[in-house]
Amino acid sequence: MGLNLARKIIQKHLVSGEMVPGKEISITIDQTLTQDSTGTMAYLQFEAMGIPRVKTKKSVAYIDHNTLQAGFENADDHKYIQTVTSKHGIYFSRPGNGICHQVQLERFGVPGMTLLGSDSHTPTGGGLGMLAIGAGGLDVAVAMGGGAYYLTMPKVCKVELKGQLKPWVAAKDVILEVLRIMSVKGGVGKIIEYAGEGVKTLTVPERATITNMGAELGATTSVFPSDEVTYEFLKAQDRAEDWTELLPDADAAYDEEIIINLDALEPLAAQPHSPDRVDKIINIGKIKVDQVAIGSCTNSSYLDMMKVAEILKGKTVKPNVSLVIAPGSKQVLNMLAENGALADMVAAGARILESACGPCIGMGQAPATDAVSLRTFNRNFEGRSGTVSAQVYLVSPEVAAASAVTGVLTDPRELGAAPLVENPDAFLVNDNMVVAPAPEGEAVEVVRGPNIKPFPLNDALADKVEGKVLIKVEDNITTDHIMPSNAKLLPYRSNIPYLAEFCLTPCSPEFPKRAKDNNGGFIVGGVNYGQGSSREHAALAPLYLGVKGVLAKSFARIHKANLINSGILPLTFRNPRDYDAIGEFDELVIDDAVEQVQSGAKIIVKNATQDTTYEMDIELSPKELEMILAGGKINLMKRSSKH
Ligand code: MIC
Ligand code: SF4
Repeated sequence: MGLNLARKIIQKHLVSGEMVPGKEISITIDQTLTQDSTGTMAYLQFEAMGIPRVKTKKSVAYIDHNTLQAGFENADDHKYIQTVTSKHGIYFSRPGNGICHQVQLERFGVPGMTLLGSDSHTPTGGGLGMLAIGAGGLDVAVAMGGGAYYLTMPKVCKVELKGQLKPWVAAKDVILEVLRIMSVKGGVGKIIEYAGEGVKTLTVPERATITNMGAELGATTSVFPSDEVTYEFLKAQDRAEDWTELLPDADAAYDEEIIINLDALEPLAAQPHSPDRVDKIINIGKIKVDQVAIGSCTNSSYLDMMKVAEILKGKTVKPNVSLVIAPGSKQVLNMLAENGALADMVAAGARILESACGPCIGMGQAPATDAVSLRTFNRNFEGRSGTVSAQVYLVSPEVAAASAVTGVLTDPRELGAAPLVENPDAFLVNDNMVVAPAPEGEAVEVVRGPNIKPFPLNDALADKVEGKVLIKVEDNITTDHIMPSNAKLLPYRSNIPYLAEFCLTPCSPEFPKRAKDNNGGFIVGGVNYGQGSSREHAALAPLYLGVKGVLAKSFARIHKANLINSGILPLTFRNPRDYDAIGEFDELVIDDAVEQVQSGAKIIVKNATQDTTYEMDIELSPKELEMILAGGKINLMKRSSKH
């Protein structure tokens, strides 16, 4: 049996381990990316490692999340990132240049390379045939220093695409269909590899929409082949030399397989409050819409924006709708400005935002109370928009624009002929907003504003771990619940003591106080605990508050890695009934914790309040075990550098 594409790329980069699903492997990382909201922490950690210059082929730092400068904090962070990256050999993409994933796709991604990014949507690069993985900032810092990236070898799931999309049906509908089939936890432990004759009918930005939102499946990453379509895209980006053909072997084996008939797809939407609550637009019906937001790393390419402009041309956005549009990059915005499409958008009444994440991460444009908001984004978790009562639907740009002009959720097929838009032969290439690092050896002063506070470090694992259950939460708790992000909180990503005051407050406003009053303790969670973002703040804030372990039914991949990096025990219930029995404020004790964790067998957790015991599992690779024993990755690194 031949190799699939994912395995081919892994094999080329393999440092240790065997490609057996479930086993630990490590791979070399060619490129890294950071964005500002996770980047400050990643660079503080990189500095703590004491490595003078990055060792990757290319590392880029983007400013795209915290661009609303309501106080000095964000601008200070931008300065810190600009100076620290210049000093250590990292390219700096200035605010205004665009969303990290969109710009990386346009300007830096290379088929067949590995990319590690401190953002969960890094798999966008899979649209170009990269093995692009999202991780916590600390893992990215290690990769910048030349360290291998450790991960559990995923299964590879083939999604066979048959046929071709019908007019008005979009790449967004393809990934929404995959989400409908697999759910937000269906991709955990898997790489999703797209194959089949339908692949060649999709352009690179369309493929990137699909791999981007693979993050919502919980997948390790998603990948498309690199073929003539990829070549045409890179050529139009003036980067033909970066292309190589990458295909799976004709007889490639896969661990799983699903088939999607592109011809059979219809316009879809993910309903509030989860990306997998997918139904056809015609089934959901013509609900009245208050806001339409177009953009984000999922749907902000030139193609997407041109379709939107075509639909808006000569029309007026309905009075009940506020339409906001954020083109994904300076390249896209610049091209729209030059070809007149921007004028069509403005004339129709669109509110144009800068090329950044914006409303996707709650940086402005929070909807009105109970408002219905249609967004071309990738996440519609409750409260993420900045308005808890808002009803957010995830849709394609076509559905979004059509609904903006009709005022109700609209199946765009009602509008008649679909706009015919193609990628240009040549994109407008101008990298003047990417600053090259200072030459090696040149002195650069790193500027640190007063908002930058030291990050917390754990202690080595104690023999007896005890504390109260501080909170018990349900299934699918997201990192937006654990460490909310919005315009008011994002400026504090380099200030853990401040952020910790908001930890888990969407679930219980009492949590931070409870944790402090009780000297820390435990969190109890359901299935897929920690889904969503890569933000390690969702582990660092609990660490700061003294959380010693999380007992859950299962964990999302990146969050589990972040907990381990912070030395927090990720324990899973062997018996789901124990989850039902355990109560808030119960007193838990793990005796002989070091020995129990080391044994690799079940962990006995005593519930002193109920006078009972629970059998828990802790699934750790050898490397992760060392980290847990040392009290986190940084402690482990410090320890090994002393030896
Ligand atoms: C997100 O979409 O939630 C973010 C903001 O891009 C995060 C990163 C962060 O929390 O800063 C992500 O997806 O990793
Ligand atoms: Fe930015 Fe939203 Fe993409 Fe996250 S999902 S990187 S916030 S655009």
